[in-house]
This record gives sequence, structure tokens and C-alpha cells, in this order.
Amino acid sequence: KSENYFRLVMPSKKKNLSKQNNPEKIPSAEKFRFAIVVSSWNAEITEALYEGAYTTLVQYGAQLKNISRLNVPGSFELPFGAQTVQKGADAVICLGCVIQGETRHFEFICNTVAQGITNVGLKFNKPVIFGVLTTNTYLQAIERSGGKRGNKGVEAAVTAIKMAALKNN
Ligand code: DLZ
Repeated sequence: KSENYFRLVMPSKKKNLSKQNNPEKIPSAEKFRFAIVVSSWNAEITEALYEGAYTTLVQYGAQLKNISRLNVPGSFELPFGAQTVQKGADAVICLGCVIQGETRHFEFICNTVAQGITNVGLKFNKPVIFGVLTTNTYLQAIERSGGKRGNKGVEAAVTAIKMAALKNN
């Protein structure tokens, strides 16, 4: 079997990907407004990402009135969603899930979304966080949305808090 085959089928040694954030270094989220844009495609996964992001914002002090949510049909629509809500937020969190085995134009969607999210952040000088799972399998997505590999929504929320603090420093 080729090296690429093993890269795709073997799990990496890294366990919980959300645990690399040092909680002591996470600032208070109390003063900031957050907008979370959620893709409805692979909704079981993106709802778990949302849960992780929302509870993390609250855990670090964000006020409930300062957390808003916008749903978009798929990850492709996340940049437009982010652009729509950015005005009223100190940071925007984009949540989505693209699965290679189930998506024929996987690379095209992933690259376009990543570029689009980057563009919105730079255009409006605002943190727009890439909380999009791009996995080979559905199982990998489950593991990264509250399973044994952590929750990308949690990571995205921590990044949003850090970036909102950085921008408002
Ligand atoms: C069309 C499509 C496909 C095949 N796969 C996914 C996916 O795995 N994850 C995701 O978030 N969205 C997917 N979509 C939908 C596109 O993101 C987009 O909503 C449509 O192409 C309409 O613009």
C-alpha cells in the first residue's frame, strides 16, 4: 500500500485537538459581541460545533445577549453570512463541515470557503474565524465535533475571544 493510503486511513497520534489551548491565556469574553454563522449541511456535526462554540463563549464570560446566530445552507455560504453579520460583532465564528468522501468537489469548496472567510476578515478588519471541519470521513468529523479529538467549535470560540481581545487592545 502507498504512503498516501496510510496517511488517509491511519489515525494521527494527536488525541484531543482542542486541548492545545492553555486556559490561563484566554482573556475574558465579557465585553465582546460574537456572531456565529452555522452551515446547515451535515447538521448533526455543525450543531455539535455550535454547542461547543456557544458554551465556550459563555464559559469565558460572554453575555448571552452578545451572542447571535445566523444559519446558512452550506459551507460555501459562510463567507456571505459572515459579511452580513460582521458589523454588529467584535468577532465572527464560521462553523461548517465538509467531508471529502461525500463531496465530489471537496477541494473546491474548502479552498473557496477558506479564501472567502479570509477576505471578509481582511476587508472589514475584523476577526472572522475558520471553524470548518474538512475531513476524509464522517467518523473523523464526529470525533472532532465533541468526540475523542475535541470540538472544533470550542477551538474556534477560543480563537475568536483571543482575536477580539487582540483587536480591542
Ligand atoms: C453541495 C455540497 C456538497 C456536495 N457537500 C457539502 C459539504 O460536505 N459540506 C457543506 O458544508 N456543504 C456542502 N455542499 C453545499 C455547498 O456548501 C453549498 O451550499 C451549495 O453548493 C450551494 O451553493
